[in-house]
Amino acid sequence: MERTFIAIKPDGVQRNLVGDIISRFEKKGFTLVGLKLLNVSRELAEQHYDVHKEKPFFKGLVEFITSGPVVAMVWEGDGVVASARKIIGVTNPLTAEPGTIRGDFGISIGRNIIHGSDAVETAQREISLWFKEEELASWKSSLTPWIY
Ligand code: FUP
Repeated sequence: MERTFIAIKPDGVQRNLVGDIISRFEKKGFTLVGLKLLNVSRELAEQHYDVHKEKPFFKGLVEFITSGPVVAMVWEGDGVVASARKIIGVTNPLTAEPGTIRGDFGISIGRNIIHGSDAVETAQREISLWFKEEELASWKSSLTPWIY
C-alpha cells in the first residue's frame, strides 16, 4: 500500500491547526500509520531539505523548521502521495486554491504550514529519514472493513 510523509511545520502547530489538518486526511479516507511531535535537529532538517541546499531560501528553511515542534506523520492509502499534494495545495499559499490547507490558512511561502512528499520515491526516502520501522503501524478497521 502506498505511503506518504506529511509534516505540520512550526507555524501550523503554533496556530493550533493540527486537529483540522489531521481531520482532513482522516475524512478523505486515508489511514494514519505514523505520528509524533518532535523538535527537529539541524541535521535532520538539512537532510530533509537536501535538494534545496544550493537555494537562497535554504538557510531560512532550516532555521524555520528547527524553530519549534513539528508533527510528523505517515499516511497510507491508494494514490496517497498525489492526493495529499492536492489536499495541501501549491507551495505558495497566496496562489493555493481555497479548500486546500495552504489556500485556507496561509499567505506566505516561507510559512506554508505543511510539507507533503512530492513523489512515491521521495516519500520512501522521507519516511525512512523521519521514522524508525517500529514507529509505524499498519492496521485495518475491523468495524468497517469496506473502508480502507
Ligand atoms: P513543496 O513541495 O510545495 O513543499 O515546495 P518545495 O519543495 O518547492 O519547497 C520546499 C519549501 O521551501 C517550501 F515549503 C517553502 C520553501 N520555499 C521558499 O521559502 N521559497 C521558495 O521560493 C520556494 C520554496
